[in-house]
Amino acid sequence: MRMWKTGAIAAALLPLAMSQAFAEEAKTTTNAPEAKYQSAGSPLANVEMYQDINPKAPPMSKAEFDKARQIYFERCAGCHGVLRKGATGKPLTPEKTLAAGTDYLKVFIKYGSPAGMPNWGTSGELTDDEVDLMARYIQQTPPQPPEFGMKDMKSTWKVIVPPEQRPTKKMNNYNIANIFSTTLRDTGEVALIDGDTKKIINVVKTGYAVHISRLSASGRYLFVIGRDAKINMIDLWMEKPDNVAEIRVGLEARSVDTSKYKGYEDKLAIAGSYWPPQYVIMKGDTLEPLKIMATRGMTVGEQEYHPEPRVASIVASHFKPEFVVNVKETGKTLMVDYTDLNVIATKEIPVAKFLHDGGFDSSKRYFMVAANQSNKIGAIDVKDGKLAGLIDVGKIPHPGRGANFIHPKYGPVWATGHLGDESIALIGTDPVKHKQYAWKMVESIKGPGGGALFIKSHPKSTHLYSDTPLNPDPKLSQSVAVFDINNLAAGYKTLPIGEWAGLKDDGAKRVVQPEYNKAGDEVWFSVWSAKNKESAIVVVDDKTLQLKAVIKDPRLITPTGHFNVYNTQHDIY
Ligand code: DHE
Repeated sequence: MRMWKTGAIAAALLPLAMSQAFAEEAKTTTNAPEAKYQSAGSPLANVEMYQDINPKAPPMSKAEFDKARQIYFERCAGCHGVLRKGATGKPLTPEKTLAAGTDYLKVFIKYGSPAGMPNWGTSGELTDDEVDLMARYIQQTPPQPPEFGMKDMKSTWKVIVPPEQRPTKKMNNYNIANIFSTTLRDTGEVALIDGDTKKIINVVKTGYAVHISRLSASGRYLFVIGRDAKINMIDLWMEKPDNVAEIRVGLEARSVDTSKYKGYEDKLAIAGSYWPPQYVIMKGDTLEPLKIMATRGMTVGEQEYHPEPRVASIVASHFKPEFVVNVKETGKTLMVDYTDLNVIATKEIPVAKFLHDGGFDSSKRYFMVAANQSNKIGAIDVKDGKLAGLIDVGKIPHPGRGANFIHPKYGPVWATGHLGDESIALIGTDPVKHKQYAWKMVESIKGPGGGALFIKSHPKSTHLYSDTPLNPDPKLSQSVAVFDINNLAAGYKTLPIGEWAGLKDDGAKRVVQPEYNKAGDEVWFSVWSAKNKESAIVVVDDKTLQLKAVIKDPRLITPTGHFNVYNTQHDIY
């Protein structure tokens, strides 16, 4: 595991000649778990890019440039941006890096910074030669990956089973509503698991470093997106559910959803990409790309142009024929009306930078989106198309889709945990009967530690679960905290999920993403170890908080997120 440096040591090692201005700029706003989370490899690492020679930058051969470019996209682009103009980390554009100089940059890359830049050299992840290479690389003109338009999308689009050849009724005996789609991150697959029998139905090939699953409004089709922007559409009515269509919508992506408004059920799908910065609307039964919309534009607040605003979470409104598209770097939520794709009407709601994940409140009228590096949650009123509230929470909120429950005092609340601190923020979401609490952080409860990613509850449960998979302490990353929502003051109980998994080797055993079954009486957790180590899924009885089942199978490699069909289809969390 990577080590994080303390400020004093790093500062002492910086050469005197370093540029003070750059030092200020280089203080990234990321903290340790956040930097670790964001520095996952990007599929852009393997994309050929043009090397522009800047005579002021230290010389680099083509081979050196290509190697450095690959390292940059594997380690650095997640925080500093594809074009190095800055994202959650600071800009690394040539005017800044040339002024800083190779020696300073080398120290910075090797030892990291107190504010969250990882110590790539002393942690052993980069050799001294690689540190030198990267210090020279970031002084070059940033290469730009290619665009990805309609022609590119169409060339990757495959209808494996055309709609007319698909079943006209359900052809299997599975209780489809209780199937779980589990992300097998490093094999680029999802495992479809029967929630009733806990048996694997099928392991379906998907995109690279597969990310999330979403359901069509009817619950028949499952959509899966990989980090390489490949979407797979799986028909759950088939005798053995499998892929019926696929497409690539860009070079890198994270989000997918489908139209949910009355009259548009199963009609359209939408996916947002990180690169190029755009989203595409597709036919809901074949994935045929219909309309591509760019997200490049001005940022919220200072209103400066941003060349690569990534598309983060997307949801479908239940109140209007609209998709809710959250754009990370510009900090804006777009309400995209899909009734007429020729004359597309888009309403832009300024929220705050950097929008990431989020979920609906229990009425599904308000979308609660984390502006993670601004330490805020935006409450988007999807009925009236406006910002209902912008709430200050803890450090780097990360809700997944968050958790809804009725608080004994504050009424309906939505909760988020945080990457940057141990708090769990509860926000009032009922502006009618509990007006005084609406869009306020009514309570901040204490969880076990930072590095939290996902939190979950269920309308039939009296529990609230919060994971901490990115906490550096294995005791926390391998367990989960559970609160009694009727007695939050009592604090949390710890469930040793990693231990319960009984794995044969000593993997990371990170416990990630609580997810309820359809009935809301059991909760599933992934126990996520490296690709070459055993992983598992642990199922907990929600009433007794006792171990109910452990699902193990050699095919369950690097399980992370899991998505119950019924709960995902109906936005229940
Ligand atoms: Fe995710 C949701 C982006 C790393 C597991 N992740 C999301 C969403 C975004 C996002 C924008 C919201 C999608 C939506 O609702 O439409 N994730 C990113 C990143 O940019 C980041 C930080 C770094 C990266 O390189 O991808 C990242 N994510 C991870 C992981 O490392 C996780 C823990 C393991 C994995 O499988 O990759 C991970 N992200 C998830 C999961 C969700 C998610 C399980 C869905 C949560 C939900 O409840 O809906």
